[in-house]
Amino acid sequence: MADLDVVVVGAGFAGLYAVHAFRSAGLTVRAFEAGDGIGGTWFWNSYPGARCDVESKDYSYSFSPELEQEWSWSERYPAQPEILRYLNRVADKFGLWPLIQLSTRVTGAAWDAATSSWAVTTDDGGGVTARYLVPTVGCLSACNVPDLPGLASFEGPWYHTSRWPKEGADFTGKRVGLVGTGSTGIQVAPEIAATAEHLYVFQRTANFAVPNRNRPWLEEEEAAFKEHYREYRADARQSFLGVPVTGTGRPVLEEPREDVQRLFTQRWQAGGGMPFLGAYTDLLVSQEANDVVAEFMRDRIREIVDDPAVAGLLCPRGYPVGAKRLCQSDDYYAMFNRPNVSLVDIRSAPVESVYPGGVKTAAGSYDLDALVFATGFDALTGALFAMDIRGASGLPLRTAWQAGAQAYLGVAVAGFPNMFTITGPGSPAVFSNVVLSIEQHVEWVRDAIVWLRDGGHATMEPTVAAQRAWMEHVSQVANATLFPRADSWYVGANIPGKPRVFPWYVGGCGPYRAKCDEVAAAGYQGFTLDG
Ligand code: NA7
Repeated sequence: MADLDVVVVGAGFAGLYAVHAFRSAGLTVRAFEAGDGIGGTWFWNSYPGARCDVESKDYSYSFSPELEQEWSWSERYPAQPEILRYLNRVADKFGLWPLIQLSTRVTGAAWDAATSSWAVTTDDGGGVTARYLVPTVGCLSACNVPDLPGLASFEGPWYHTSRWPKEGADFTGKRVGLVGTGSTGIQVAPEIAATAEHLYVFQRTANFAVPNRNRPWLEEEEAAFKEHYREYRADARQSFLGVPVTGTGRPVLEEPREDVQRLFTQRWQAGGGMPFLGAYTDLLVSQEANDVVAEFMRDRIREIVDDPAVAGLLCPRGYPVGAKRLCQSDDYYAMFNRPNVSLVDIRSAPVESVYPGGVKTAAGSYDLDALVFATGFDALTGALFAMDIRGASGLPLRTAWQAGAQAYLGVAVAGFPNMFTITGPGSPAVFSNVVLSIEQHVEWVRDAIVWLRDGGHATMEPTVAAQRAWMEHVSQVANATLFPRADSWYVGANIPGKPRVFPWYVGGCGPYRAKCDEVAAAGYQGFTLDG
């Protein structure tokens, strides 16, 4: 008999809701969390400027109408400290603390066919057995620090944004080098520039960024909004991205150019990435259509940045808008007009090494007092592989996913009985408002486990055929879009040696939810029960 019904790994948005949902269904559950606080990605990414790129009214749990009504967000886009306060409030309100073991990293999980349970080991030397394993480790948690020759010799402090020191970092009067210009680099750069003597931004690839137009959330807006929260959430669940976005419903290529210019200008002024890319039906499926929005954005960069040479370098080229995560910032481009900020092009002159006092590129040396890496994550698989998960016959997950991560409906993996991945490969995950996607997965898994329990079944595992067919569908849908056409973490291109696979379901949250429900209603079609 296993110690527990479910072991949950991680206590971010997914882990917290999993613990709550499973316990509410009468299951015994414990979560292990490596951090000494809850919050997952919002615990670790405490760098200055960290902010969610989904609006706070959307990026919040929908499972409790009472919580929705009680909690007040202060800004349109929530900053990291506020999200962390929200998650702590959730843990308090729903009494989750006794079910979460902090400062404990899961080091291994092995399936034992004889007892139909998972043996889970932790870095405190402990262990526990559970009938079900639910990793809720997040898609972006294993950080990627570039292997630069000489980094160990650097005399100043260096930081990765997702392992920011809790006591903060003081750059006052310092010469700082920032490597990485993705969503994170673009958020942290203006914060560093505000106090540093000089900021050198080392850019390998220019990124598209739209304004946030972040602002305080007005009381009357909030009240009006909360009145219709239920209907809004219902729409969100059926929407493409998990956030209702209103587009024209027409292709950009068939619109008069003045109308296009007017609409993009309105959306640029209103702020936000999703309304921008959702404005027309063809922006993410036709390169020619995408070029229209790309050129509009390059025009804005040239308008904002004073020095034409710097503006030229900041203009992204060579990949479609949206094929790398569209960044959001109100002040990134304008920051390059400051006299204490320099853009260093490491595409044409790559970084060669780090020396005790700075960074050397193929074009020259930059003396630095501190270095910041905003170089992203080994997405989706990094944190799961770090755990040494072994399925039936001892098969390591790392081996099962050698050619790329795959899962049936993104939620279960062939060869790994009674393991459920939350926002796993083959689900909308990062291509959606991930909080709603998390809720959907957790509820689906909870219902499956209850169904197994009530039916007296010991195990459940997808068939290889069902998994393959689903992942083929995932690829077909993706290949009909422009999403896989950039070298980014979306396809694993940022990690040397990682297979290039686009594992995200981009067919829309609504249709995806319907498919998952259909599979459950048909008695968990595509799954094998009891071996
Ligand atoms: P990203 O989006 O992966 O961005 C990482 C950045 O770091 C990007 O500009 C990379 O350039 C750069 N990078 C990575 N490795 C190197 C090396 N070795 N040398 C130079 N530059 C490098 O990570 P973020 O943290 O910004 O965002 C991740 C997600 O978190 C984001 O999409 C949101 O969903 C939240 P590259 O483009 O690879 O040339």
